[in-house]
Amino acid sequence: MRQAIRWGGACFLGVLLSSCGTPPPSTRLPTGYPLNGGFERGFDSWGTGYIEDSVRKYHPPEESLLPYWMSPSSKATDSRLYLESKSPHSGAQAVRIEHRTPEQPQHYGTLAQRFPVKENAVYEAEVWTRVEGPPGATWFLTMVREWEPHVNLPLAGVWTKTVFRFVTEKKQTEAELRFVIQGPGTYWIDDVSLWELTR
Ligand SMILES: [Ca+2]
Repeated sequence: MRQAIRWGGACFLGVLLSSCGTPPPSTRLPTGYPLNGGFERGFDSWGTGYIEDSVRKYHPPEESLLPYWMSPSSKATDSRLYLESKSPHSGAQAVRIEHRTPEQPQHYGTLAQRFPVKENAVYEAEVWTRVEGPPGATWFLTMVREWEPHVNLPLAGVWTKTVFRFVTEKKQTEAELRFVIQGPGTYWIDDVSLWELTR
């Protein structure tokens, strides 16, 4: 309110209606993605991304393992995805991941969803997570195929919000929101949402 008044009386009502002048730089608009971000429809819409495309294209017998994917090392990675109805962050369900393999190169589990984005736009992915388990738990969230940049997710035992900001490139039309689990622990995820920041 104070900020709107500072911009001048003529725009006062217009600012409130977001239709006058330039909106403040951190206006967040919901995008509606990822679909089923609260897992109320189970795993529906999850399991899409470049790794998952590769599984469907080159390893069809393993497609039944999706939406979750474990790294295809010679020694199997012990990591599994479950639907969790006990104490979700909101609604009736969340997802739980049990990862037993000690952290080491090329042993990970991953859950992703691809969705459309605008080019040259600023987005914030927001997720609620919690973790239990032995020391050594480690996981992160990324929005790019190279996994860099990424944000390390908290190891808090209570539901904690993480916000990850990223900027799309020119002519970019799609992005993937990807969780990567690398160390032993029990991990919960709920209420994944994507917001566009407008100027
Ligand atoms: Ca939920």
